[in-house]
Amino acid sequence: MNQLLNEISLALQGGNAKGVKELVEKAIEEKISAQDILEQGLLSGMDVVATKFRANDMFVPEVLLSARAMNAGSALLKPLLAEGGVKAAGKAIIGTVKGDLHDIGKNLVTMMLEGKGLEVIDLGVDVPPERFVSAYEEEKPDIVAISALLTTTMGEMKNTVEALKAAGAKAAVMVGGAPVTEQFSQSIGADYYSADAAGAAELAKNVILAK
Ligand code: B1M
Repeated sequence: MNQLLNEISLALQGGNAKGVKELVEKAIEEKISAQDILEQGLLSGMDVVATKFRANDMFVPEVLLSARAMNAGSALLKPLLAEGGVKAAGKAIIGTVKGDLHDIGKNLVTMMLEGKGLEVIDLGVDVPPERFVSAYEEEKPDIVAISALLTTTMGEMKNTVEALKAAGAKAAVMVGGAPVTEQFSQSIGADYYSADAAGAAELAKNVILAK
């Protein structure tokens, strides 16, 4: 692996947001692609954090620092991930479900959607179904994107889809997050599922262009 990308990964694992920011800036200056910085630097570091967290080798405060470093690094990549080509002029609202504070994946999906030309209204984390519904009614988006990272909060995804349907929402509902599967997505009546942020953005673009 490229030495600089390895350093980014290590700084992220160490929760060093300032270091991650400086190293990502350096990698951009060295013309390493945003995709490589994201995947081989930031996400590869996050993978190690995830493994250590699961094995109780890292704990919540340290993981939070790594998450902050991840968000600091990925913010710098945002303008670079906005690719050229056909842009979809549409609107999405996005949020992580009630009871769930994980936002890194949601933030990546947001960045990628914006990269495809969509206006994205980010409702943040711990978003109850009724907030998704009120945001739908205020914004009338083409897409409602819902993220969940815990098996214990997947039920809120179901509640949110049901609340949107009960409110007569016409938007395409897209779901994702580590524990979510295509099968689960179908079982709760969501319209689309994507396993990753790039796939979510591609799906959203196609939904809007097909309208
Ligand atoms: Co949490 N946590 N966490 N955590 N945490 C997991 C999810 C866990 C798998 C770790 C483990 O292995 N034990 C586990 C869940 C187990 C389960 O439910 N089966 C877990 C747990 C248990 C917890 C706590 C309960 C721990 C505790 O307090 N004892 C607690 C819960 C807090 C809460 O939410 N109420 C907790 C807390 C935290 C931190 C706050 C410390 C921190 C979050 C910080 C933050 O997000 N700002 C954190 C982190 C960082 C993780 C891990 C290590 C990494 C998650 C991550 O950001 N990955 C995670 C381990 C893991 O996932 N293996 C873990 C990188 C990110 C890019 O991936 O979010 O999956 P991800 O997004 C992907 C795809 O899923 C997809 O696109 C992205 C990639 O392109 N995607 C979508 C996501 N959303 C999408 C939406 C879409 C489409 C695709 O369409 C709308």
